[in-house]
Amino acid sequence: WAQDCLVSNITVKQDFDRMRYQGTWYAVAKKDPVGLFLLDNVVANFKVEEDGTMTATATGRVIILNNWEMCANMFGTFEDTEDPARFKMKYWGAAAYLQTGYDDHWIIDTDYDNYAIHYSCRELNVDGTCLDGYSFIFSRYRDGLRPEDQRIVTEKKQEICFLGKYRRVAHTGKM
Ligand code: ODT
Repeated sequence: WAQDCLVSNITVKQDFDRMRYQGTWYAVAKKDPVGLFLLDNVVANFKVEEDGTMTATATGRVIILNNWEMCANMFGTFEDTEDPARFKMKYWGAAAYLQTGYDDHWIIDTDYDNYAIHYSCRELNVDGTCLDGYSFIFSRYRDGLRPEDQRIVTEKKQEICFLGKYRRVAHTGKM
């Protein structure tokens, strides 16, 4: 079995259930994109609105412009696609100098109660592999993943061809 790392071959969570995904997720690890934005203390809160649209807020320490670090409140709305685990995320900040964007937002895997693996490729290489992307590993718990979830997460990191590219996301509680 040779891994081709084609973004189009990446599999996502089957029958993703946005209702069960709601609530708080703590980022425990992150693979950064070019132009790193969210640094640490990243907490996301997902919600399903009355019309069924998934939305989220995120707080975290960010890096803006000339290496200024600050705490930011971010907002996102998720546009549906034919696949329930693949969204397009439109995001913006509470303040105008924060980053805005429109990214793929894929839920690679989750058990809803403990772990989640998010993936976004922003730019493809001509051969269909990912040139610039980012990924978050989320936990329902601030202090990290349970040992039994580590194996699954490591496997998934490999499947999305980001194994070895993650850093820990600290939660210092100083926000
Ligand atoms: O940090 C980077 O370098 C990449 C840019 C991340 C965009 C953050 C936008 C957050 C908008 C609010 C939505 C929260 C949901 C987050 C879930 C996963 C990661 C985007």
